[in-house]
Amino acid sequence: MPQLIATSCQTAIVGAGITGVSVARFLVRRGQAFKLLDTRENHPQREELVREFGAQRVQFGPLDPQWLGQQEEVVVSPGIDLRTPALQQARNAGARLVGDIELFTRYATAPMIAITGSNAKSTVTTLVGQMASDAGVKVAVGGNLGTPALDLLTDDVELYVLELSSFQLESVSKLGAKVATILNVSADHLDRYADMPAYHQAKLRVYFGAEQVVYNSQSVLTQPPMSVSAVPITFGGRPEFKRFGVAEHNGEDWLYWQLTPLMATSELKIRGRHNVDNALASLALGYAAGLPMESMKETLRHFTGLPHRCEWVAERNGVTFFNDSKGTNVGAAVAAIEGLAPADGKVVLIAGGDPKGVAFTDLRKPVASYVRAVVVIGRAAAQLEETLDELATTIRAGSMSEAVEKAAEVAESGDVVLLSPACASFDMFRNYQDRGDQFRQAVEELS
Ligand code: UMA
Ligand code: ADP
Repeated sequence: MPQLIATSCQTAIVGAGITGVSVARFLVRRGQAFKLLDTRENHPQREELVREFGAQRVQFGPLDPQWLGQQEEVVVSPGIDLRTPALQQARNAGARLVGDIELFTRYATAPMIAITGSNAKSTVTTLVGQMASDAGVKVAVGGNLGTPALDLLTDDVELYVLELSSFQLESVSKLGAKVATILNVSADHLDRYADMPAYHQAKLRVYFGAEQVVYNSQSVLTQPPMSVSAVPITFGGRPEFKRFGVAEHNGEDWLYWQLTPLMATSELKIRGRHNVDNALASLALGYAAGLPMESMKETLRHFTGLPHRCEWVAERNGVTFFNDSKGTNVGAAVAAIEGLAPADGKVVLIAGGDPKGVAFTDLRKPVASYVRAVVVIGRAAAQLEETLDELATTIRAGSMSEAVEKAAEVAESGDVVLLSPACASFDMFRNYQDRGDQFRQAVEELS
């Protein structure tokens, strides 16, 4: 039964996670009335939340659609589907459903670089943030990356660099970024979206109201809709007019801006072909935002990447172990396999977890070309076995330590053991970091 809430207020915040708490703190700072709601009766921070905001302003348990419908604005956390019946009823009754990013756009005065995509968001957001900071710009970096956007708002910020998920973009009306990009699009979150077009539509919202757009020349789905008349710069593929690309120079692959060679790809510390694309995308975004080229190149020479993304872990008996626990969808795992496959060996892949409604068919080609064996874990184990069975040996494991042991047993000298699960982690681990940490520990414990 929905609970009745007697108090009146104008803003309801739904979801008391990282986002909801940041919205509540923001409204406290502005002296605005709100109620923070969470459907979890046994919320792990229940007592802390009551202590911080007061019992009158926090409520746990089922949502009351009637009360929600009487509020002017309902700020919905990104993890909560806007199609939730109580939220739809509230909207039909006249409440405005928004997210934290919509609030952010109302109050942020400095320009914003907005970054979305199925993969590479965190890497590119961090890299562009680092480029701006190295160039002496007072930059604030966050969003889906971890620090919620409203926590970044201060008067002295000169540039915001935000990683935005499709969930966050769904509830924004007109983002109005200085520079916006979709880095790539591949199947993800199909447990939340009806189909790929619905997921793609959410991503396209990043371009609404943008001054400049950056898109991936190799992916039609990253192009802005016709209605967006912003100046485009592209990245990926061969260099061309208004494009950052890769071409040969002095017998080596170099990053280019149009006809100008910038630096050899061998100078990059981040590994794999997908990371060359990430370097190009970051240069394009930085260039569009007015960052100096020489300084951006210097940042690229030092950037070593983020943990859990194609991260080198160890070498044992000629076998190299990589942790790509953040490879949480098929597109990411494909990029990791193709990016890290050794010239003189094969990949032993550890994959599985919660597949988020996505099929593994796109793994078939890279597995057939580069993979010796696949150690399958978690809820997706049977589905992976079925999809990949005749292409490579599949081996089942019940824990990360067993998966690493089995992978090490089948790997030969010169091979790479790669954890790139193509799935979410929550069926077996606390989060992707926990999964990556358990992988690292298991590798360290190998005899
Ligand atoms: N909740 C309800 N009712 C529900 C469902 C959830 O009350 O029906 C409550 C939960 O009890 C919990 C809260 O909502 O207390 C969680 O809200 P949330 O899922 O929106 O998560 P936040 O803690 O606010 O974190 C969110 C992003 N999470 C999601 O989009 C799922 C974080 O991205 C982001 O870093 C953070 O805001 C700051 O912007 C994480 C993520 O997994 C890393 N993102 C997805 C991804 O990268 O694939 C999109
Ligand atoms: P996101 O924040 O979008 O999840 P990350 O930068 O954290 O992106 O990278 C997640 C994973 O995506 C990496 O671990 C890697 O497997 C894969 N990846 C990184 N860059 C690319 C790219 N340019 N194209 C496809 N996959 C990529």
